[in-house]
Amino acid sequence: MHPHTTWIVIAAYNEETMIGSVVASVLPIVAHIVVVDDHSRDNTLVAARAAGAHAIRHPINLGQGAALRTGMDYALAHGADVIVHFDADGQHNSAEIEYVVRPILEGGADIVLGSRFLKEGSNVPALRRAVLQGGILFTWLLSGVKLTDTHNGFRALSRHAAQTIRIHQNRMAHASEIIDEIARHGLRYTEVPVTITYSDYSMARGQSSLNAARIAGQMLWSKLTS
Ligand SMILES: Nc1nc2c(ncn2[C@@H]2O[C@H](COP(=O)(O)OP(=O)(O)OP(=O)(O)O)[C@@H](O)[C@H]2O)c(=O)[nH]1
Ligand SMILES: [Mg+2]
Repeated sequence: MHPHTTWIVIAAYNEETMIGSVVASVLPIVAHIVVVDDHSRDNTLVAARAAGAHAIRHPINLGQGAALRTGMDYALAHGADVIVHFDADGQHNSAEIEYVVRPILEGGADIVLGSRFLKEGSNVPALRRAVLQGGILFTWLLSGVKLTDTHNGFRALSRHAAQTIRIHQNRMAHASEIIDEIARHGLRYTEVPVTITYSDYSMARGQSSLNAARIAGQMLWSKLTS
């Protein structure tokens, strides 16, 4: 078996205070990291580079989906066999990268989705939990894919999956779109338990529940009218 090249793709927006420690936590585990600075208003780009990541910047703010697409293109162009999506806000644990990547290296899956609900230890706030449960039900009804966590940004893709999945949703709806794409292309997927840590920092910057409801409404509308 030839040696695999894993790339970590981190979409980051205004994360200058956190991105350095996130990159530092990943580097000893995976040497290839690309941070896509989505036209932050702060020094995310400089901080990511100083910590040892490749760092590229969008000329305008496009959203996390678009930044992941940019990062995946970059990683594929650099010969990635496996791509891991990892958050910039400190909510993911780099020690779990090996578990997310393993099913791909073993040839059992094209895409591995992290699930915070398969594992004790994620301190998910009650409202966030309720919104996420809604997302799970919504995805099952609309995509026919039954998962335990549909909006988890910690996932791994084989090169084949990264080349196959098309992300058109620039912003947060990309998470649902990836699941649609799994179903459409018949990709082999599996879930693995991961810990998502909620901190004051992550909660202050994270998604509002209102935004989640808005995205769900838009998706339902586009399904009904397509
Ligand atoms: N490229 C890009 N990344 C973003 C943008 N908004 C957020 N992100 C990044 O996407 C990741 C996840 O964003 P969050 O807003 O924390 O979303 P989340 O983790 O799904 O939701 P929470 O549970 O509320 O934290 C972080 O690494 C952010 O830096 C954006 O406009 N562009
Ligand atoms: Mg977050």
